[in-house]
Amino acid sequence: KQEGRPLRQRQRLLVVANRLPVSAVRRGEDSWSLDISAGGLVSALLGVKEFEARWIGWAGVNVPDEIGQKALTKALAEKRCIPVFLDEEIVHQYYNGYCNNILWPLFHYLGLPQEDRLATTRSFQSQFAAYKKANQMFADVVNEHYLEGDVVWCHDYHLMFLPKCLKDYNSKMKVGWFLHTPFPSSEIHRTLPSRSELLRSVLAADLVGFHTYDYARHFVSACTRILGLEGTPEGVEDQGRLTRVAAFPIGIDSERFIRALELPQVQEHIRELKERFAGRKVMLGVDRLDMIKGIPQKILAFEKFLEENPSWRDKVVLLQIAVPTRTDVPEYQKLTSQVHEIVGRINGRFGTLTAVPIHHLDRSLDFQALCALYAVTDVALVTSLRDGMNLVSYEFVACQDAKKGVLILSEFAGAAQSLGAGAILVNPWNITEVANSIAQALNMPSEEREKRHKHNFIHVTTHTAQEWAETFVSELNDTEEEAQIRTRQ
Ligand code: ADQ
Repeated sequence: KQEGRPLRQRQRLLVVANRLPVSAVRRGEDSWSLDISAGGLVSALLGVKEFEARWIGWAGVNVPDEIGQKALTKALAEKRCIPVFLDEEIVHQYYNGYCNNILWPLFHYLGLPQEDRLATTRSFQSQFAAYKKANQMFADVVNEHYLEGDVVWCHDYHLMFLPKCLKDYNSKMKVGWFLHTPFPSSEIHRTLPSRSELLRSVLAADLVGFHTYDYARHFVSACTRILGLEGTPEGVEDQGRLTRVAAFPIGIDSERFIRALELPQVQEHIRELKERFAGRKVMLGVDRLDMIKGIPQKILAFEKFLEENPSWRDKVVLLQIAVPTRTDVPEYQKLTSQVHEIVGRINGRFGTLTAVPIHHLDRSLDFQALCALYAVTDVALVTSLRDGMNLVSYEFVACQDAKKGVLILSEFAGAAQSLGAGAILVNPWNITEVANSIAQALNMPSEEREKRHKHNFIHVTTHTAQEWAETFVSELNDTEEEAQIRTRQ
C-alpha cells in the first residue's frame, strides 16, 4: 500500500463501477487487446478537468491464471483502469444472480421472475453472500490504490455494500455512491430480505445520489420506515452523523452528438437514410433489449395505431434497434422471442410486397450510424416501464436541432421530469394512449414541434454529463467539510 500523497495539482477521483469502460480480448498467454467504450460515464468524466480519474472494476472476462492477470493489469494501467478479478462462480452468483435477477427487477418494480420465485428465494442467501464477497473484493482493490485526499465515487446497484466496506478500512475516505436505476418505493424495498443491511451499507457513504428527487425521497423514507432513522431535508441522520442524500440528474455530452452531425460520413449516412425512407415518416426506438424498456408494449401500441389509422399504413415506418443484453438469462431469451413474434405478426398483417411497417434490428449501432438515425427521425418512442433516467431521449433531442421531431416519453423514465414539458408523456402500459400519442406526434403542427423541441434542446445542452459529474464530486468534497464541522461542534 502506498503511503502519503505526492504533491500534484489535480485531485484523484477513483471511479468504482461493476464494469470497467473497456472490452478486453485475450490475444495470447500474456497479451490483451483493449477497446475503450465511449459510454456516458466515460465522456462525463473526461470532461471534468479538475480531477484525474482512475477506474476500478471488473473487465468482464474470466482470467484464472496469474500470467493473464498480470498482463491484463499492465495493459489496463495505460488506460488508467485497475481490474478487479472475479471468478466464474462469483460472477454467476453476484452478477447474474443477486444483481441482475434480484435487484434489477425489484428496483424497476417488476418483481421476481414468476416461475423462479421460489428458486430465487431458496438461493437468495448464497447469492447475497456472493454479493457481499464481490463488494469486499472491490473494496480491497480500492483500498490498495487509495491515497490520502482521493475521492471515491461508487456506482450503481452492484456496489451497495461497497461504501461500508470502504469506511471499515478507512473512516476518513471520502465516499460517494450514485444509483443509475430508480430507487423504488419503500413498500417495494421492504420486501427484500437484505433490506436493512443494504440501506445501512449505503448510508456509510458521505453522499448518496439519485437521478430524481422522487428516488431520493423513496430512499430516505426506506431509511425512516425500515431503519427508524431520521430523515432531514439534507439526508438521513444516524446518531449525529449525516449522510447527505440528493438528486443529481445525469446528462449527456451533447456537444459530441452535435459535432458528429457535421461529419461527412454522418451526412452521407443521413442522405442514404432519407432516400431509403423517402415518402414515409420515420419513428425510432433505440433500447437495450431489456424488460424495463417496454419494447413489446411499444410495438403493440404501434400496431394499434396502424389498425386505427389506415391512411398512415404506407406512410410510416418504425425502426426498432434493440441491442441484446444478458443473453444467457432465460427471461431475456424469452423477451427476444416474444418481440420477434410480435414484429413478425404485425409485418405479416400490414406489410406489402415491397415494404414492411417495422424494421427490427437485434444489434448495436456504431456511434455515427446512431447519430444519423436520430437526425432523420420524425418521432422517437421511449416507452420504458421504468427507467432511472433514459439517455436515448437526451441523445435524440441533441440530434434534432434541424428537424425538430417529437419525443414520446414514458412518464416512468427519470427523463420525464426534465424533458416532460417538451415531450408527449405517456403511460406505456396504456396501449391506446400510446397509439393516440403516435397520431398526435405525426400530425403535430411545426410551430408546436419547434416550441417543444426548443425547451428540450436547451435542457439537454445545458444539463450535460460533465456538469453532472462536476456537481456530484464537488458536493462530495463539501459534504466532508460539513461532516467535520458537525463533529467539531
Ligand atoms: P441503460 O439502461 O443502458 O442505462 P440508457 O440511459 O438509455 O439506458 O442508455 C443506453 C445507452 O446505450 C445510450 O447511450 C444509447 O445510445 C446506447 N444504446 C442503446 N441501444 C443501442 C443500440 N441498439 N445501438 C447502439 N447504442 C445503443 C442505465 C439506466 C438508465 C440511465 C443510465 C445512465 O438504466 O436509466 O439513464 O444508466 O445513468
